[in-house]
Amino acid sequence: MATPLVAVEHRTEPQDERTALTKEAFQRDFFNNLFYILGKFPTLATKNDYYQALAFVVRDRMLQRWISTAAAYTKQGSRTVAYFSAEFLMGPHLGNNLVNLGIHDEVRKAVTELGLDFNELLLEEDEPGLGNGGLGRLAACFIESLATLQIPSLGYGIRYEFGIFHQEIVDGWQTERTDKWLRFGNPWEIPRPEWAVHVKLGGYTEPYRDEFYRHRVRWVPDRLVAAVPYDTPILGYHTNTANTLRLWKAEAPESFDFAVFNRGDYYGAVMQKVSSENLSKVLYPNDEQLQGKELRLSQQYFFVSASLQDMFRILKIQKIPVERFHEKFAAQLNDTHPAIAVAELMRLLIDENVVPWEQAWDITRRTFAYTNHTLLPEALECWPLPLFAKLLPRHLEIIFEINARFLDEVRIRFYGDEERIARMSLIDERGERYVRMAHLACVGSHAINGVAELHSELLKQDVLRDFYELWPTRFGNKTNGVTPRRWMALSNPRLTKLVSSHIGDEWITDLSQLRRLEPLAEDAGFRQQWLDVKRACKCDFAAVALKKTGITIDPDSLFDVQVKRIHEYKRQHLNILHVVALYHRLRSNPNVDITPRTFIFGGKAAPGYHIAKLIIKLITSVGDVVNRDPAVRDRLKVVFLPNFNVKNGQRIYPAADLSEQVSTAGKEASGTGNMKFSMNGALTIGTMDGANIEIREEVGAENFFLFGLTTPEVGALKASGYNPANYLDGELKEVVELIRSGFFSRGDAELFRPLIDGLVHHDPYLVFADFDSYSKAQQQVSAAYQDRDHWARMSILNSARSGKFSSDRTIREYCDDIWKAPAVPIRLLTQEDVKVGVMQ
Ligand code: F58
Repeated sequence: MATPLVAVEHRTEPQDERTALTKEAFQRDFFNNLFYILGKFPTLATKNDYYQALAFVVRDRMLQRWISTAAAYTKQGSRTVAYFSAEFLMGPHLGNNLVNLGIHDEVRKAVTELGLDFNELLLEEDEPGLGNGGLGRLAACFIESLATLQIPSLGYGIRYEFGIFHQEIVDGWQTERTDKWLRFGNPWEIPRPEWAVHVKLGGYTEPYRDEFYRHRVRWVPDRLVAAVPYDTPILGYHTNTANTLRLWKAEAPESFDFAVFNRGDYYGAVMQKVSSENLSKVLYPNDEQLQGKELRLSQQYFFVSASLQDMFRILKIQKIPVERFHEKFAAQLNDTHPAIAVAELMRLLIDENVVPWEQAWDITRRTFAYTNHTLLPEALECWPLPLFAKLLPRHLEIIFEINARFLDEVRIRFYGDEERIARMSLIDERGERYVRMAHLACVGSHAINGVAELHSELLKQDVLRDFYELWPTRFGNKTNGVTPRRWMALSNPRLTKLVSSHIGDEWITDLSQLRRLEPLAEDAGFRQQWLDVKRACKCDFAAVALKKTGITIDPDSLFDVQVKRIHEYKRQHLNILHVVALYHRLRSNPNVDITPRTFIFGGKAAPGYHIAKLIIKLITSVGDVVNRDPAVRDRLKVVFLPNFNVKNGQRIYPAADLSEQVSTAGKEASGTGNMKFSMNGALTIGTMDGANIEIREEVGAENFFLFGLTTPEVGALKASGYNPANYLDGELKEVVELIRSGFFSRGDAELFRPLIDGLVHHDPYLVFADFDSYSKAQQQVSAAYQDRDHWARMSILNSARSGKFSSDRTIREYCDDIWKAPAVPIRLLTQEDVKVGVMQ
């Protein structure tokens, strides 16, 4: 018998031929899969075939865990977290599953021995980009941590056929291509058509008396859509737990609508099928114009209704009465996108399970908790009432009733305060009428949280102040975190090895242990190893940058990185103005001593967000000039890396020296990229915003480059009548004039006018007001980077003190304070167990 390659504790499970963890077994199964699943042999096999053959090797090894987990939860009727999110930005599965199974290195060896390039196979995976940015990625980190912490949980969302668009840069401009991630099939998912449910839409409601003469309401929809679940196993790190991500695909209820077909309207019938399938067709990019989009509200309702119906199905299997829904499930609303769940659960309880209103309301409130992710008022979801009434007539009635009862409570608490009633109402009646989804989420939840200390405070003082005054104890903070499995162990194997060789590997599941690196910051040998790792990661990234952009960058220059969605509040334009300032200094005095820097940008702009797209064009245009100007002598480089996504992120964070977190104070709810950078040893230049504040608190003010106005200062400046033109002097003026003159646009003085005029005349995010302070902080960065030894110390301390920002910590807090969901360890079942029916 072949011996297992490594003996890891969590692998004491019984093994059969499809789960054996030996190199020989991996190789044998790899070819079996190529023949029997993909129907190929090596001469004809593509790289993608090989990737899939490998993916199925790994999937086989996950299924035993998945089945054992499902069996244990079913048998024990475990309390379950249901994470409702319109986005799950998972990133590639293969590498992560290998790491979490503990077979990454062995499989790499097995594949390499077969003469294949392991890294190339990993890159073959089309990542499921089912999210826009931070919010979707947070959901992905959370479900991974839930599995690692062995908490029973289900992620519920939408299986978009087209995820976030693929960004290309053509002539310096962003262009969008559709993301066909399912083109070659998806080995990680299993469809479960047997658990499909119907979702109703449109139509009207009518009252009736049932057979017991009870007053009931019937919803007669004008459309039915079938929701088919596609399940993906989510493995915990070195545990037996494999939870489920359940994403819904929309289909026509039957392949043809026979009623229409019989009338001879064959095309009509087919069109109806097409229109049903539209519901899960495409992820909306975070555009400002989402508000009126009927399809978007339909998507939200579609996945929420399917998920809640699924939860009722689970209750039934486990023989738990519907009155105990909230004991079985803790449901988290990831922003307001799933907030319609409040009305839908009420409908399912009242209309379909005949639970009395008061009891149904009690169950609903005890079930839901709501996380807010934004302070931007324009991003708070509101749906026009007529649209809502047309699509969800029954829900609107329920919302009116919830509102009437809620406002009665407010009236009694705040006697005579009619303005407050208008402000708090679930319906905005100041002009055209809207349903306020954030209010629905607050009223229907027992817990409400922000995603960083400052954000949670601002929610209480500002955005949700009235609700805080009514229910102060419902409010809390849960500072975001990211999973160290993907963002360190998988993406930075060199650093992982170095760290583990000094402090062991428990830090991977207990990130606070990174603190044990602190004394090593004083060890010259360790500092050198640390710098060597960073340099190797920078070389790797330089190769990627060359391949993707044709630009050669120097791994010994300071890698200054800003990667995130492009948005004015995130202020990529502040960064590029500083680049222009440096360039201007160099041109004005060619012998000036500057620290060589490579500015790396990445991020997508919403397709309809013109100013964001113009910011990209400005970055690429400045790059075009700076990168080829001989006077610069390669001391400055500007790279815009196209199509920033999870896969690219995994290569960028390990290579960064400096992390740009420069949002206007009070605008970025938390940020999570800031955490990924710091863990990987980058220093931050940042404002007092979101989680930056907590990062600075942890790593120490001396290891962080702070600049800019604070939130109260921003407020005061705006209140006093901010005039950006007052800041337009000195270097900033010269920078603005240079751009305005057409220097970066081949003499076209019009191209950047909307951006520059917007800054000079309005500057809503205070770019000009913060420019000077930013520029000074950047000078400190340059000086600090010259002292390599000191920089290494600061870099080590950033990583050593990043323990707080593990999503394991965040999830523990949610579990303790909100979900009250204990861990359920899983014993692995053998196939024999399954046969003899241990599962019953
Ligand atoms: C982000 N929100 C916050 N929204 O901006 C960021 O500060 C925070 O760290 C992160 O959530 C996680 O809490 C965010 O990513 C979206 O992408 C929405 C998607 C749907 C349309 C509206 C924007």
